[in-house]
Amino acid sequence: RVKSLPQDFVWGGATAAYQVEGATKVDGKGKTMWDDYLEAQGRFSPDPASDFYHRFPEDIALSKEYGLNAIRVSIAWTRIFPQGYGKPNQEGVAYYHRLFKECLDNGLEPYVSLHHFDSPQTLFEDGDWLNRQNIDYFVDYAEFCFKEFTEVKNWFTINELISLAYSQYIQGNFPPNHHFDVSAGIQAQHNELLAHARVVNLYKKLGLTGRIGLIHVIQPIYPIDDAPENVHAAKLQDAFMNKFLLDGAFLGHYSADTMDSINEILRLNEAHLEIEDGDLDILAEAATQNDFFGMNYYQNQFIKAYQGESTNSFNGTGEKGTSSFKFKGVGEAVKKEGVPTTDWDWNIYPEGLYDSLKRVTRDYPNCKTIYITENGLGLKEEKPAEGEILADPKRIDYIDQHLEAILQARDEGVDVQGYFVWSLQDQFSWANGYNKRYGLFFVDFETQKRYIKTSALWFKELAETKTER
Ligand code: BGP
Repeated sequence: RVKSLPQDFVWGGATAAYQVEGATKVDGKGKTMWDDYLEAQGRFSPDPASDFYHRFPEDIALSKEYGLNAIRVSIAWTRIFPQGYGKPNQEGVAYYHRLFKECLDNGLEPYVSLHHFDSPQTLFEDGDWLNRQNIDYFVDYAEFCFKEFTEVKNWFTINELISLAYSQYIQGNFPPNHHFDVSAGIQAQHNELLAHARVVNLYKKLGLTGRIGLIHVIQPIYPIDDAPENVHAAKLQDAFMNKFLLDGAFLGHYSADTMDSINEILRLNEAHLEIEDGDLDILAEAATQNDFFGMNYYQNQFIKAYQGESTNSFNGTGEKGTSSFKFKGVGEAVKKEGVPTTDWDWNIYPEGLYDSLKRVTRDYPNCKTIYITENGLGLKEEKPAEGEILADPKRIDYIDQHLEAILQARDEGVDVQGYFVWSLQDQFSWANGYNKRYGLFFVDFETQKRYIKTSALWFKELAETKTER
């Protein structure tokens, strides 16, 4: 059926600094935790990515032409503070002023994250989020940005706290590549929440007039069937992936139910979590002060109980069926018949988005306005012939199904105010490189030429069908 978008719906495309900018060695930029790591790994380089550092005017012009009214970008911490702290690098500061001006001049509202997976190398070496001193540096960096970039009215502290913690310490596909270091995996989540909360509290104390929130990716967890052990496995995995962070951000504490699950996981894995005096006061102060919530959604997980040793393999190549995940005492990820998967083994399950929107609204009254800050489909795609448009019907179908889920939840009272497709243009993907494309616009990474995909045309058409929904 033909859809229409609500009036004033935010309709945007998403990017992240390290995935689009390239130019990792210019204008005084410091290294992130990825630079040396990727070089040593030798699989792919973050340069030139989509060369957004130089070509942002072109991408912004395309965004405007194809009906977008917003864009998600992140600030690269190491463009502002090359070491993570110290003296600001004026060239980096000037770049973001130019970028935000270009957005605003073209009718695109910038939604800006302070941290999108790109910790400064120096701080990473000192323990990244596991080192509480780095939280202080993050707060200083945030304060600098708030005072400097007054043209920005919509801020997110950290993108996908779980993905960082999980990919670094559980799944092992982000540096430092630890597998099932459960203590680090949970401690990083808590420390990131603390960093988020301190920045929100600071923002409000400064009396700034914009809005601030955080971004969680929600991966709803379903038991593969009704067997009690599988239902329990799903509950544990949900606590680790979703509920701990939702509680921390929107209740301001971890509920007894959540801690039961977390403690069970910790016990079974001989792991521990340290919460210092005063931490929960900080979370509690922030919990009522988030102006909005950015929800990223790609996929759900089906879980069955698993008692063996933890083991996993990550599909970073797009070779279907090569991923596995088994978490001792928690559960094992399994596929469900009838649920399609991508070449990277991600379930395509729009019901999960609907369920997540309903859940967050039901269980977390402090979670007010929601934006879908990422959603999209990664595909292998070939460059179209000159003058041709790349047909990506699978992506259109994916977005259409998920938009349907969003509009349904909205009709039932969930306050969703916008949607950002991941991604605006094709980009560099952290653990997958360049063959997993998500963009509305195809990028030939060699020539940096942009090509239109049919999803961009579809996006534009929807932008023009706003109703009083
Ligand atoms: C999210 C991240 C993005 C982006 C996206 C797609 O977790 O916020 O940075 O990369 O997922 O993931 P991937 O690139 O691994 O396919």
